[in-house]
Amino acid sequence: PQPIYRHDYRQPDYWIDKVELAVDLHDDVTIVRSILQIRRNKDTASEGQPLVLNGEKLTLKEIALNGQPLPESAYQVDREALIIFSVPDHFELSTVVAIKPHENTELVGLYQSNGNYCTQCEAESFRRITYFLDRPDVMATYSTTISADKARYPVLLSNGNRVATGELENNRHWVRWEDPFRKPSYLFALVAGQLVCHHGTFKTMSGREIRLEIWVEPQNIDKCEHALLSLQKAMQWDEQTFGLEYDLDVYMIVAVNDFNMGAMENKGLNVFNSKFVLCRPDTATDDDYEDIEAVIAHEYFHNWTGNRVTCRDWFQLTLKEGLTVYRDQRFTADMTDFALKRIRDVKKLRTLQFAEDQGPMAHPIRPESYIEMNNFYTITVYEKGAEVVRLYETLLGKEGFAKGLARYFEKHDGQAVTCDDFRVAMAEANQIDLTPLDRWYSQAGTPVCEVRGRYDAEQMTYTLQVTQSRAPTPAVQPAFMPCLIPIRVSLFDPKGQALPLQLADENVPIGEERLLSLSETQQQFIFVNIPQEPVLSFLRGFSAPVQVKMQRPREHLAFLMAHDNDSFNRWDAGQILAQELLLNLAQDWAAGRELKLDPLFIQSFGKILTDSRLNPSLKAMAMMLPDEKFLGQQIEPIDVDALYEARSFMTRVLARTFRRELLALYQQYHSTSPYSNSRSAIDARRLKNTVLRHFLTALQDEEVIALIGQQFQHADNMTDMQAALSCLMELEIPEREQALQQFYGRWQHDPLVLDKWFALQASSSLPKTLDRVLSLASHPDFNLRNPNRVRSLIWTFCSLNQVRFHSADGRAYKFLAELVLELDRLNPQLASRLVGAFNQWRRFDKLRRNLMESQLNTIIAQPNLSTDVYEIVSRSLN
Ligand code: B3K
Ligand code: ZN
Repeated sequence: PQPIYRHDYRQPDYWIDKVELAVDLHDDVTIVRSILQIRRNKDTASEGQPLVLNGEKLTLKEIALNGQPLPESAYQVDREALIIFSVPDHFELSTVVAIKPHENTELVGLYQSNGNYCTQCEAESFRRITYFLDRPDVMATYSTTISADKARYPVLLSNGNRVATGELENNRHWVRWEDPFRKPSYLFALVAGQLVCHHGTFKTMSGREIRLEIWVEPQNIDKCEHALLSLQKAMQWDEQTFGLEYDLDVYMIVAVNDFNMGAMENKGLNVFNSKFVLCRPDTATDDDYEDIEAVIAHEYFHNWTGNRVTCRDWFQLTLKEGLTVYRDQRFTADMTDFALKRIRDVKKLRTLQFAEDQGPMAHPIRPESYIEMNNFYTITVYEKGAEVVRLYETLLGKEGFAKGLARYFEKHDGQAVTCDDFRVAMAEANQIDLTPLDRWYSQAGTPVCEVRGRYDAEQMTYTLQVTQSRAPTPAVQPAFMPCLIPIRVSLFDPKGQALPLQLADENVPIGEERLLSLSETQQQFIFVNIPQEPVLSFLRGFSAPVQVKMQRPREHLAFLMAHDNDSFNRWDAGQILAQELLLNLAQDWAAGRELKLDPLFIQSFGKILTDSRLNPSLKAMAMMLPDEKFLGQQIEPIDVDALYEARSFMTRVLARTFRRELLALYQQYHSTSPYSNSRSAIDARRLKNTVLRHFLTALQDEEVIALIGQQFQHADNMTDMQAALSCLMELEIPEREQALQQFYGRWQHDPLVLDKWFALQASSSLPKTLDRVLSLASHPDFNLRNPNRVRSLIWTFCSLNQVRFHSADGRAYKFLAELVLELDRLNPQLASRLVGAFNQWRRFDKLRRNLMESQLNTIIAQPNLSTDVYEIVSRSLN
């Protein structure tokens, strides 16, 4: 397979202005008639240039140009294209193709889920529905007529407004939809099935009433209210924050069980993984509720950032995804808690995106090349992309950012544009040069800032020396060029007071927090009139997506844990301290030395436990020790056993030392009143369950086991029930299997809850987990065709359960490789995600490295490998 390069972009030779589709759904075959209004692009194509339309897995039945059937000599069809050798400047092209949605296991194009039809066209799957110029810069208006059996497919949906309906012979009916907005083909959607609707309305700021419809299978109708509320909140937030109003009369969301990703922002007709729609207190956790609100908002926000203004080509994906993730992050922060949201986002970025940067898939947020575009819907494009958008906010302020965004829409509404266009609009609106941000788009890898602070008592100055370089990446990258890195800093005196900050060239102090701009490889910042040696709080709020390296006494970290007035940095100080100790403990364990925990840490941890001013969710966050996967990234080779033992040791010491306080916290926050989803109830559940799951369970004593059992038996909500069950997963006691059986018996008919049952077992750190996973893979409820089920068992185990997946006998590696190959024949997109669990293979010890490499070699040697899996594995082996 050949890569495609960003620099090879050129406009298409033809434009398509109008699309009329007629889709006839039948059991054995689906017939798609399309009429396209096409015109030559005078800027690129000379007269008579052939027309090359994309098309895959289509059977061409008829073809006519301006109403005249084309002779076979006038065109050519191959696996990927339809070529018409000679066409006029303006013309109408009609085609009829046959497709087989019921045989589609890849879940792209038109496919079936639970007997209903749905589509997924992003990035390049509209071409599996009809012949088309399937690229985002070709924007057209669509009219779609769907016909199907009336009893089995009473509901027929597509983008835009329903304009006509009618009856046909043989108990069939039809519905016509028209979408007045020009859109790229990847935003096309069609749904047909037995669905019911939970609806509501929203009155926009200009007074229009929008109908909101959540479409689900009948048994799920009582699980839609939260999704509807989330949509209403998102619509209101976007009006208030950015003045952005919805543009059609109806907004539809359809929940389907079989979906490769989270959701899809098709114009006016979002198709969602049911996981991000359906919830009820007894079936979904607080985190599920929060995820649903965030994904609903994310897809809604795409209507402006993605749909009204879209991407010129797929290399620009972060233009819509980075920006929309940034917007959903801000939304969630406003709906919940700013610091909490920031901590969660940064945790995810550091654990997953920094790892991607250090592995074979390292790429800039705007990639330079790809073989399979679907492989580039990555944490780098999304989450690092969002951090880069946040840099604009940091530099311009919230108002300047909003001004820039308004300018972006003013200039580009209705267009397909680039990341450069976004940066230019931001710069113009704020009359500032933002070209220095360009390197964030073009360079792969994580910048590393090395920091040294020096206090001069005589001069009363504090000098900050900062350098930037790039963390090593295995993939070959051009030389690193320094980036513009905005760094927020504060200095504290020994009492915990933030000091007024005056730089050497300033006359007076300006505030207690400063934004420094690091743009050179090395820079120094001198603060004057500093009366005594201060404690530095660096990169506050994580003001740029960089790694920080700094030598500092543990006492400074403990001090910041107690005193920093930036909630993010207060949390971070605790994490850095814990990380340092855990890595030392892991070394001690590996060397057979006795393990001892630094009393300074025990003391600081105790302060957090008993700090009554701390919001309980933040307290829970602060108590959590860095996870094994994150710790693994800090050392080479990754010693999974040592990290596991070190972390278990630290947990046990803390749990024993603070047994009384922890039990008291548990009791304090364990509510006896019925479930509520108020913020305070959610906070309470978070703290209580963190205490139980991550500390008390380690004690394995009778009192704790009794608490877990009671919580499991009496929980009136899934948050508490799942938490209790996850505690049991760590315990080798009879109650464990009883609870699993009970849970299965109660929930076997609810696929989303059953996913939890699989995931919980796969996440257990007990040694027998691998065998359990192997046997669950042949459980009657395990199903390779359902991505949620595959992810819940396989991804949970292979990616999240570091110590058990990397068991030294290599059995888990073999299991994954075999599964990837089997899955690749059904669903390459999903297979290629899973095989990514091997991406870090070079960072492990020789034994594991060899075992993983040999599995990767087995995979790549397979004939007929999908381009998806091929690209990931070949990059990994290179
Ligand atoms: N835009 C979709 C993702 C499409 C993935 C295609 N493989 C969902 C989202 O980011 O909102
Ligand atoms: Zn998105």
